[in-house]
Amino acid sequence: MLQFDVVTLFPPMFDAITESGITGRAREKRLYELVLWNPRDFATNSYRAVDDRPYGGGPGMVMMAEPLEKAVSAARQRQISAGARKPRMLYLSPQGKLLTHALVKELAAEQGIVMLAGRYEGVDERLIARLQDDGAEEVSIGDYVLSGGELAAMVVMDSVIRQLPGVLGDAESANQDSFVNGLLDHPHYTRPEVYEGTVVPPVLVSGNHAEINRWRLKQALGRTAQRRPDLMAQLMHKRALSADEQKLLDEFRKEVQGA
Ligand code: 4FV
Repeated sequence: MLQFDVVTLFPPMFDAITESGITGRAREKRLYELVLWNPRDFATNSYRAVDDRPYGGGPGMVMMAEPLEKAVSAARQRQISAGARKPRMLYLSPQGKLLTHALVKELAAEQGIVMLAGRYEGVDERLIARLQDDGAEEVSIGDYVLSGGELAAMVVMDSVIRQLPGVLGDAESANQDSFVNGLLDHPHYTRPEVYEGTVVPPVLVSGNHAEINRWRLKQALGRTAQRRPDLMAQLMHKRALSADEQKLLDEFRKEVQGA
């Protein structure tokens, strides 16, 4: 069972993960565990303060190192006693490496993941340096600023939990997600067959599964080339497109031009 421990000033936010949907059911099925740690419970000063004014001045507040370090060590200790020999330690921040599908797959193979969700302007850099000396990684979910690391921690959890065996209904669906083969997903349709005058692509109601899979691959290749040339470049850096894939991409481009 994958162990998650998160240090956060707002534990109730994680109900969004544990109380609903696929991730809620996965917790009920004990496919992962989540323990939340509030640094305020580790604050030693009389005000139980966990933040203070920034040295050098400037707006906002900075999270103090000590309460956080104590919370992180308690989380790590719990993970080790729960059997996660070498818990992975992540600090969520815009300064981190970008979360990708490859990193998600890696994290899903871990026994334990400890995450630090910051608030205010950020965390005292000396704590980040100490955690990194201990092997911690800084991870970002994207180039924008959140009001806290909690949503980022939940993005990591949701994307990782989906990869765990037994979480998704038919095992297939995680393997058909976007980015699994480095491509964007193909379009999806459901009833009614005609909506506002637009008909579902006929191939999808043909029952010809070889043709359906061919159409879906063509759409995934075409949409990736059209919308995310960076992803297509990444893919082609890893491997050349097969002759059939190139043919499908050319077909897609002709259809788009013709459209
Ligand atoms: C963030 C991100 C992020 C920065 C200051 C929390 C905020 C505040 N975390 N990916 N983008 N964090 O914006 O992970 O404390």
